[in-house]
Amino acid sequence: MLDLTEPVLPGCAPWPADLARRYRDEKLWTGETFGDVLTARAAATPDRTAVLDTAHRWTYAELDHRSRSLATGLARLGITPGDRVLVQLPNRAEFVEVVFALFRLGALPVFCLPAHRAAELVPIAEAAAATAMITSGVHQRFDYAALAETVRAQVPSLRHVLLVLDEGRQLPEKAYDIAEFRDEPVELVGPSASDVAFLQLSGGSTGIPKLIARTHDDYLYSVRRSAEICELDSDTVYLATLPVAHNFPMSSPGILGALWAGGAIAMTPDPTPATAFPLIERFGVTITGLVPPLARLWAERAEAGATPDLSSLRVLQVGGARCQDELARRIGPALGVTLQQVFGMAEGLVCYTRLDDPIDVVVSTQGRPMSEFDQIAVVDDNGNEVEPGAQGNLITQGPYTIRGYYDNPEADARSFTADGWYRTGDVVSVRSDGNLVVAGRAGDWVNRGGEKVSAEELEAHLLEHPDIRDAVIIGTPDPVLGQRICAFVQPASPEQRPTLTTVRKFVRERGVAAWKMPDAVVVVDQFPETGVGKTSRKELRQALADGAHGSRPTPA
Ligand code: AMP
Ligand code: DBH
Repeated sequence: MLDLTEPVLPGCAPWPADLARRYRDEKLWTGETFGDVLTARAAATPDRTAVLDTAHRWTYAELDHRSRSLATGLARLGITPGDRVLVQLPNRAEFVEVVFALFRLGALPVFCLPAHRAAELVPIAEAAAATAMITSGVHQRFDYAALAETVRAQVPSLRHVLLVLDEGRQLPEKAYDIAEFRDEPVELVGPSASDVAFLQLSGGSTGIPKLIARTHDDYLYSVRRSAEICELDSDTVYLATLPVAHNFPMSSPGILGALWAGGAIAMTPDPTPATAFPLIERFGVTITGLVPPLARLWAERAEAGATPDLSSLRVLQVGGARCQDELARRIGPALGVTLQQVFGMAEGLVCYTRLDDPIDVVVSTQGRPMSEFDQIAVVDDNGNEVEPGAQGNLITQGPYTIRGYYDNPEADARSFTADGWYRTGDVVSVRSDGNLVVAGRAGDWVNRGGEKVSAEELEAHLLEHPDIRDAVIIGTPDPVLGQRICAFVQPASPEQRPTLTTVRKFVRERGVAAWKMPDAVVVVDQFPETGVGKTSRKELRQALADGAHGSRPTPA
């Protein structure tokens, strides 16, 4: 008999046999693949809309056919089950077609973000030993086909570049147009549910990229459970606003949750209100998810009035980084939606506030694990559990949390306990009602002469300042104190620029201890962002180290 706990892709740590058995016995892992789900939906509701963007509207029957047809064509090209294929596409209908074609074939999409460039893609392609890359032509004035060629030139395993092209676009010399591979479908053997379905990327990208292998079984469980919690049904229209390859818009409940529920996936190529708001009206969007900087932009735009009709939008999810209470309070009233906080990670664990939670939970917490089978613990730096309610490091294991990265023993030694729990790197506390409050990443504290200052706590104070739109606290190296506190702030209006004196006075008047006062204030109009749109603390730290912004923090 086939041992279902065996890793299908070498280099992936399996779940221990007893846990795997339990997850199957409890019907969390059902033995279904993503291809099976699409087949079932296409049979049940062939004529319902599955995917729409500004140029396409495909029914379930059409999506099913397109993905079978492309899977057949890709097989003809020589892509085989188990092959890794970099997918770097903007939010457009073909993303779903491509990913389901690969799922059907048993080839593994490696989910890259449109913001990735050669410095990220080359190590990713190498670590995955990718054989092909599927990307677009020119998008938002950037030539993705040229980027793919640059990557191919440096990665010997990467044989094929396939492009999703807009009508009338010219095909570069060495690439294929995926349109050439829409063959008459033949039945393919396909993967089994315990096989790895794809590789996701972990956020932090230094050193060898950390690739996250997820199986059909484990990921589908998280998608199903997410769809239930978010109350999706066949009337759902989920708008992929964040880059769709990211784990949040993919699965929490994301496009796959919408598909699971028999609803529709809508795509916006750009997340700003100018583009997304008219599409909400046009497609009748019911739910979408944002990172906090975008949620702020959407709330501000809605507060300014005269928007398109957003009344179809019922749920707005915010996640990916800590949503400050100040922002969380504004979102529901501004946009006429139920706010849902989502705290998740591509490695697995996802926490949600529930749609019927009291407002205090929705505004002040990042929710609780989606599954009763998620195990979480809050531990100190020696691995001992802290007192109930105290802050500490969050570790977790469960039916959809990986036990190790793909082929990366060094990262595993850092990020997993000896018995396979994932060290999230997040500092949290668990309230008596079971909801988590995320205090930040373990590295987000400033250690000022031995006094630890929480960036998140100080940022929350600064956000109450009328002249401050958004704030990020960064520790900067200091020869005497170890670190000093630098506040990056965006002004609320160009006329009122906060200064170190006014900010310190404000914080002091809020009753904050003297040792938490910022040592420097740097006013900037924009914060650097990660590929998914989170504020990048790493780049802000780097900017300070490089002496950018014309202002090294000076002693106050
Ligand atoms: P990634 O590595 O890109 O999958 O990002 C996962 C990390 O993002 C988590 O470990 C957290 O540090 C952070 N994160 C995600 N959602 C939230 C949230 N709602 N609040 C605070 N941090 C979050
Ligand atoms: O930040 C994340 O990685 C994230 C946030 C919310 C995530 O992976 C998710 C939900 O599934």
